[in-house]
Amino acid sequence: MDERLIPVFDEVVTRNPGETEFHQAVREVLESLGPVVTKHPQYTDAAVIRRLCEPERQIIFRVPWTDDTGRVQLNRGFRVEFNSALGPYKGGLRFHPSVYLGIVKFLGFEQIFKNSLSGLPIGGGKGGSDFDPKGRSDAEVMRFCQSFMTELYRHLGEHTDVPAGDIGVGQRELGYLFGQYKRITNRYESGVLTGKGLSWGGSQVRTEATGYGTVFFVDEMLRHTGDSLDGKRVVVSGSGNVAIYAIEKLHELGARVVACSDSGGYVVDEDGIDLDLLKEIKNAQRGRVADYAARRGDAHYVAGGSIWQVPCEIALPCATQNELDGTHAKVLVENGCQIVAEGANMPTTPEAIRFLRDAGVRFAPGKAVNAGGVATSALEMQQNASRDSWTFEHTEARLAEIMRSIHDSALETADEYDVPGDYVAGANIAGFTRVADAMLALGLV
Ligand code: NDP
Ligand code: 2IT
Repeated sequence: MDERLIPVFDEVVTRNPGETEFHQAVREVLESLGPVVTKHPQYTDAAVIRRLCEPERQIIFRVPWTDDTGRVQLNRGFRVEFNSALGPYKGGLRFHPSVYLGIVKFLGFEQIFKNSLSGLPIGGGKGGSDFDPKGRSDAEVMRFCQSFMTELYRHLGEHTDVPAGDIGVGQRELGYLFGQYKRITNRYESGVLTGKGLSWGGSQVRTEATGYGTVFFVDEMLRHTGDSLDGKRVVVSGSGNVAIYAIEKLHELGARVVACSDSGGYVVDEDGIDLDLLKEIKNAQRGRVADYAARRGDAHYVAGGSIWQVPCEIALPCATQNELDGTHAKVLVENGCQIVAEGANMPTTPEAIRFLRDAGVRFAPGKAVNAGGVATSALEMQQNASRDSWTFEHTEARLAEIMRSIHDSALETADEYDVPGDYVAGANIAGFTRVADAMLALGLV
């Protein structure tokens, strides 16, 4: 890290004790910004980087609800409104037992640069709760979402703060959240949430967008070196929203996905994952990949263990943070992996990233690769604002164009700063510059 940025990083660690994921996300960005502060001293003079590391507002609240037996349950809710220089705070809500302030802040911080990189008018934010939807009935999830929104609604608005989904938050949860927002405010304010269902203000392609966008990005990486996805052997971790639609687009473009996973283990299917079966098990039945293996003859399931043991040419981590560490990276390299692209947020540890890059693996960071989700959220906001709805084909074409532009802007920025092919530096610098310039223009706020 550039020596001028070390005090900034130290300040972040001191002011946010124990929030290790947040420290990790900040360090990764600051490590790219040395050449930028040399070229543009105005950012340091106006303390832009220090200000970027401090959320504009952080909300923490109690979420009481009753379970199906009538017992009172208690969770904690969060919304970190990180930066609104480019537009209303925008970013998902995560419901997972591991959620605490440090996770929400790492995600919110990443979101600022991702949203900036998308070129669309959206600021950065993130929220969630330590609520675990697994094993809860629809009625319990509804009561939880209603209680969560009863507190959060006062901070939201289509021009203020616009949440969406993330881990544990899909269309079911967004429906209950939107229903409660509408009831409390007596406004059908479609643009206050994205990822909505098609009959109540949602956009075509939003469900598929993060996974599809991830694959469009990888396709651009390959195209850049005269290669294509056709015939490539791919491993995708996770089996949620991002993983499923990444697999769908990979198969459409001629690649073969031979493994996917959940927190219990992974499944290997040499014939290629049967997506209809996976969707039926995960979406319709809220089941596990172990159920997939049980119903598909030649597939085999490995409980626990690491999916990165499965040989592949392209690895797409699409589950959660720090799921691919240095040991996994070594195995991937030994098995001849050539590309690692992050469908999830910060799934690769810093040690793994270093190892992969030193070994010549092309690595692309989540804030560029998975930006298709939030970009399509911005397209949903655009449709809501004009009371319009676009076709699937049109929306998908817009997504593909945005992913191409993110890819090119990362590579062009890497060239400009003399680190050709460095997607990490390119994405961080391009994302940073747009938001930093807006912050300078808006004065000391
Ligand atoms: P889902 O809840 O739909 O799926 C998450 C998947 O990851 C599940 O298979 C889950 O397994 C697995 N997983 C979650 N936590 C863990 C864990 N601690 N250890 C092992 N496996 C885990 O979430 P999404 O697909 O929406 O999100 C996946 C990633 O993509 C996250 O990093 C998210 O932040 C990121 N992302 C999502 C976007 C979106 O639009 N949804 C946009 C951009 C990024 P299990 O069911 O067993 O928990
Ligand atoms: O991490 C992410 O970009 C998301 N979970 C999607 C955010 C959004 O507002 O669509």
